[in-house]
Amino acid sequence: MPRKVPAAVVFLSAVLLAPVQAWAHAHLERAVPDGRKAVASPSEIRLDFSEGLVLPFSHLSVAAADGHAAPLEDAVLAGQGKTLVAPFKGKLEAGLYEVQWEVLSTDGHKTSGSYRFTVAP
Ligand SMILES: [Cu+2]
Repeated sequence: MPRKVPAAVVFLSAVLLAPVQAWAHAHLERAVPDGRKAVASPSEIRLDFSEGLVLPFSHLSVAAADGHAAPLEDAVLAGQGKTLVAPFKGKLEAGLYEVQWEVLSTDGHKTSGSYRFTVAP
């Protein structure tokens, strides 16, 4: 006769294991500029993640409200490999910008997202 695993144990395992998996992905913890208030033309975009990143598969781009891409230098890693930094090639004009990012964390998972910031006149 097969041993029965109590339903409560199965349920508890599912609850305990699910968040651990979610935490393992690279989540955006901090962004500069962060979009909470208008800023002067930033010299770079700096994104701090919760996990180490694999640079060749981690990207960010910035687009102006009219859809044109803001020219960026190649992104580099900083902060123990958890921070993606991309310097701008020039000054940004005043207006709304959207940052889009897609990163591969060292555990092999991809995450992506976007946010907006405003450059003050
Ligand atoms: Cu993961």
